[in-house]
Amino acid sequence: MPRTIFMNDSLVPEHEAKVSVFDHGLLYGDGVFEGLRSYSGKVFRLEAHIDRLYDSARAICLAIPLSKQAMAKAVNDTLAANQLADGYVRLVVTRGAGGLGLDPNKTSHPQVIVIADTISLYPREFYEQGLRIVTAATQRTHSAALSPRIKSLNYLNNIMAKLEGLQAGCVEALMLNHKGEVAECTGDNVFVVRSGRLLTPPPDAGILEGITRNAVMELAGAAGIDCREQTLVRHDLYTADECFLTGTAAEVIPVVEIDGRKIGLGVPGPITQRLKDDFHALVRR
Ligand code: PXG
Repeated sequence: MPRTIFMNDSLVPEHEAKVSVFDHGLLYGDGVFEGLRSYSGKVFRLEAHIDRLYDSARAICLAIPLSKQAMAKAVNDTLAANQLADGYVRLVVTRGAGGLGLDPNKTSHPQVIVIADTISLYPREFYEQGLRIVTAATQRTHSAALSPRIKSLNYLNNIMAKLEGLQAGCVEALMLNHKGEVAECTGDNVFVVRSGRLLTPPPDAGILEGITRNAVMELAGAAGIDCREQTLVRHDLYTADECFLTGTAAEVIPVVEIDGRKIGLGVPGPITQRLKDDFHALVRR
């Protein structure tokens, strides 16, 4: 079924939603995006996603030509127009069309695009049995080069690592920062459980501060599970009792093997299971 897309200021049929070949989003990856989920007609943490989008835009000096309120309305309107109660929303803001040169000052009219679609989760068996992942040789972009906190249209760093994972027969890959510390996966944050305590790399490890990550940290607090941001290296992951990933698309997904090492007993652990269940309960609340 053709989708209805929100484009700049109105809802249009998919075939009318087009950007210029001179758009700097296309030419240079100059723009920002967000991925959101809606559950039973309600967008999970809409405000947090919109705040992050506007922060990403501010960091690259991109003025979004829409108020946050209007953006929130566009998200809800696009879901409604596509009759999606449980769906996935992609928000994209490009720099707009300009000349064949980098100069963002020579562009005009940033393009605001809202796409709503169904979500393709990982296969059920991955949630039940857990993922195998590998460490990518591609390092996470140094935050002094391009802050990983900016969700920009420039995702090649993550895509290069994702390719490495796929070539190794895995659907996700672990990324380290320039110091060799654990950063995150290509589209998910990472957590481990050690002696009953939940650990995840801090924002200054060079990660995107995931909205699912933050929700899981809150859920851990509510469940009385001690949760800390801590610098982690691969050894900490290899020797962990449990490991899982969090992200808007994946939600909470167990990891049972990293670089050929079984994590814990090689099956999803009890704290992972608890937080996965609590997350499902939270999004459906
Ligand atoms: N790290 C990175 C690098 C991400 O891109 C996350 C962590 C998790 O953040 P949230 O806020 O979603 O919990 C992301 C988000 C995709 C896709 O198509 C991936 C993300 C967003 C949108 C789409 O795989 N990852």
